[in-house]
Amino acid sequence: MADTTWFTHDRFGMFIHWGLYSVPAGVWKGKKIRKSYSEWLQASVPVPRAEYRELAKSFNPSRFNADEWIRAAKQAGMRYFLITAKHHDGFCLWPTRVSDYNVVDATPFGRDILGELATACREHGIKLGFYYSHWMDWDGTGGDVSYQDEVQIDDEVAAREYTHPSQEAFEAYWQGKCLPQVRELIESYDPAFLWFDTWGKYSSEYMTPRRQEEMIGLVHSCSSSCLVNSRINFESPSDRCDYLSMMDNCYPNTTFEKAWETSGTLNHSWAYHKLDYEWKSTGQLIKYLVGNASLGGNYQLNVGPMPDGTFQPAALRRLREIGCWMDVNGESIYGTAASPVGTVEWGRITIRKAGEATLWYLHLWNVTPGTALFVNGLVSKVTRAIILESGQPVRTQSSDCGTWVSFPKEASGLLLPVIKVEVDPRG
Ligand code: JFZ
Repeated sequence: MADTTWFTHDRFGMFIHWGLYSVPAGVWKGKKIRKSYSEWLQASVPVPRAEYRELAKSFNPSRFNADEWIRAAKQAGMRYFLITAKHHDGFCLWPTRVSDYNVVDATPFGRDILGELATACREHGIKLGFYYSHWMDWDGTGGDVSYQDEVQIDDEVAAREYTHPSQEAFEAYWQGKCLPQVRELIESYDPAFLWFDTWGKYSSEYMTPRRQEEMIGLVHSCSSSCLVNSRINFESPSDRCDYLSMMDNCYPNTTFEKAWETSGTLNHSWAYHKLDYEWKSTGQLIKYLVGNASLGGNYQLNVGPMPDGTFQPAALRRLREIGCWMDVNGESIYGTAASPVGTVEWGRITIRKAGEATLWYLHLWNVTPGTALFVNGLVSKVTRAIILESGQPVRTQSSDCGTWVSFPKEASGLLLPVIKVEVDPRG
């Protein structure tokens, strides 16, 4: 297993879903596709393979600027960056030697997107990760297609294309495309982590213990530091996975032995969807980040860039607002540990050791200004308590089983305020 210290410390990262599906963006021949995830277009319509491949000719994100993306992530307080090197459709965002179905060989854009992002990440001190769809590959290479049980396929060509591969065909894909591409990604771009994705009733048929071991073995033979997530087989992951990935948008209410994360969306779709208008509020997004941190977990917030290579204004606005909150409250997130007393009804708690002292960060979600909250279990002597955003000192009073902390009424205008409490271990 590789060292997850940086991952746990950094807590917050950006996830990007971007590819050919970003061009039609959830609408095919004038109709909204069945699935709310626009990256599922090919299997959701379904679109015959040859027709889907044509999309490569219109992938030309002339406004793509890797530096701008990484800056946006950094300004939002994110410390790592994860992008779909290859999603289920099988199309690759780098000039892979294994297949010409990639951004350099098949599109008018012709630039190595992963290469440019890797350079920008290095310059800005942001860790880089790749999503690689290792189980599903809809390009007819032998990867699984998974979806045909759920849909009525009327198109004759598509009906032939969307069937589960034989074990033989899958093995040919595994040896001929999947493993060589993962090796190529590590050797070319030296990612800090990989994010694999399998789930559901067919996952264990293909993502057997033998194949999981083969993949993890390969990753760790190319890089001793590259982390692997548990969705290599969500249903029964190898013990050698480095960190756990929750299901999409699932925020657990327990802690785990291993490092863990939730990946979540800004609206519904992962990739850009032109008819997806249901944006989560900034406050809600910050709560997901804080909630996970209070249980020792990470948060990977997804953006689906548009086909021109830019982020939607609604996404940018939320990233900037989260960044403003992180600018003043970030110390309650980075490098903190889980709440020693679990979750509380008035909010969430993170803690940090600071020499002899312990810092408790109280995240006030449901406290009326002008009242006080009770921190059950905080029994050591409090030496200092302030509101992080304003620096305003607040009064505390200890009792047998905990501490009362007042929340002054002047603080009513703050968004998700944090009170930092310094605790003397000798007290
Ligand atoms: C998977 C992908 O299919 C999706 O496109 C996206 O990349 C997301 C991050 O991961 O999504 C899932 C995973 C699991 C289920 C459904 C979609 N599931 O268990 O129903």
